[in-house]
Amino acid sequence: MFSKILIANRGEIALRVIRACKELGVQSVAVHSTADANAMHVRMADEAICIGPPASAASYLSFPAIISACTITGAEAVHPGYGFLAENAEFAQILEDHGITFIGPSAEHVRMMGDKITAKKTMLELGVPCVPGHEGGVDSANEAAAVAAEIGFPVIVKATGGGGGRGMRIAHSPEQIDSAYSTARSEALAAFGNDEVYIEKYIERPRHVEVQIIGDGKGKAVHLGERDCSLQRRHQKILEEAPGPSITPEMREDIGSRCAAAAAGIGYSGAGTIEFVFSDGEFYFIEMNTRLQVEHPVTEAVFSVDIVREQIRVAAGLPLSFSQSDLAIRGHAIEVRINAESLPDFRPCPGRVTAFHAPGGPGIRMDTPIYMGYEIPPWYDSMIGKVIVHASDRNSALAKLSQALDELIIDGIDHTVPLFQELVTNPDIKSGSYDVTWLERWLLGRFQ
Ligand code: MV4
Repeated sequence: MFSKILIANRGEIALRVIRACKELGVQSVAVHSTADANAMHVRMADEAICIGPPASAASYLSFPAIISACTITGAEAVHPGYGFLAENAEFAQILEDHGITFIGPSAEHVRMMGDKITAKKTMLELGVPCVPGHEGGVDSANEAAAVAAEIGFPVIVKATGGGGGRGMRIAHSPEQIDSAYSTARSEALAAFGNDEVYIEKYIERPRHVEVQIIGDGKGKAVHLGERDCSLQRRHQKILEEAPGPSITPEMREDIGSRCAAAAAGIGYSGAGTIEFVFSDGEFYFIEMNTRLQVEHPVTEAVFSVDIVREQIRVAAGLPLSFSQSDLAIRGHAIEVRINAESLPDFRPCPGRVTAFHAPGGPGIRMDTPIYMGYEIPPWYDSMIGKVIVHASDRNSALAKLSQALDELIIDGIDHTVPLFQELVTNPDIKSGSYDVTWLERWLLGRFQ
């Protein structure tokens, strides 16, 4: 096991990793920008080091600042959390080259899944179901029209360097394909410096279902079922749950074992998420995230597994602490993301927290870096915490969530708690019948 890990992140996820380090008897190093001198991760870690000014590009995203911090503190490994450098193949490669362990998959696997065409080809070969389409890039408007006609409308044009909803265009008819193709291409070039695009069938009104896997890097991998993350606004998830309300044990076993076999097949190391659009009982692979995800706690709750601990163990060359047959789902878990934002437009609302009280009791977890008097800086993501509830079944979990939200006090700033208090009473949420378009349609009706 490592003796010291540097956490290249901030906020609740830095705290999550520090906690796992403490339980494993590993020293933790926090890094922070000047704007985060009073942040909770700085206090909670064994050591802290300032890595630059507020702007992320000069601090949390700076390779030299982070590598210097490793050298100065003697950290042997870096946990990237999510966001920032978590899926940066160059960063993983540079750490490898410096003899520092990146707590995550190999640079090769980060790069492979970052290229969406390669990711899809790889998954298809390994037996993971993909969206029907065309395996490979499309190089001209003529080819785009031919490929779209063969697939059948509607189709979606996606950037191979994209992901998370960026660089996509839908064409509903032959008249729309030229403009979808050229817009996707120029947007992709501007956003990712890579204008390669591919085309697949557009699955309308799907659910977003993702499978958690963990590989040991030596050809063994397990799956930890699925999460349904269909409640989204502009590709930002706001509520996630496990298990998925529409997934049967048979579906879980089939898709889960395919995902675990694929991860094992490439010798994947660490935690990963294989994302699907799900419609009419079928899973279609869209992308793989090679990192720990914000919503990992719902999986931890229902499987009684510490995913961060496993990430660290595997990165240190230790085996997974369980095998597939040890794993079983118990109950239902729901997470909501608390953002410092004002409704109805979700405008970021940084500022001072004048009062704070976290909910508690059995089956309630709140991961947050905020405290009374904390000043939320304007420089970073607006997520300020997550409430995760776990109960014997979905209805009880929703009831517990309602109770937890009633107990939660965050004064001084606007946040998304009132939205969730309304959502937990909504019939579609209660019945679990919502797709990825539901929230934006509901918001339109709710706020005109
Ligand atoms: C799709 C799709 C329908 N058909 N691909 C959006 C984010 C990126 N991960 C992929 N996305 C989608 N890909 C095909 N072939 C619909 C979406 C999509 C979506 C997916 C997951 C969660 C929310 C979404 C919202 C709109 C569109």
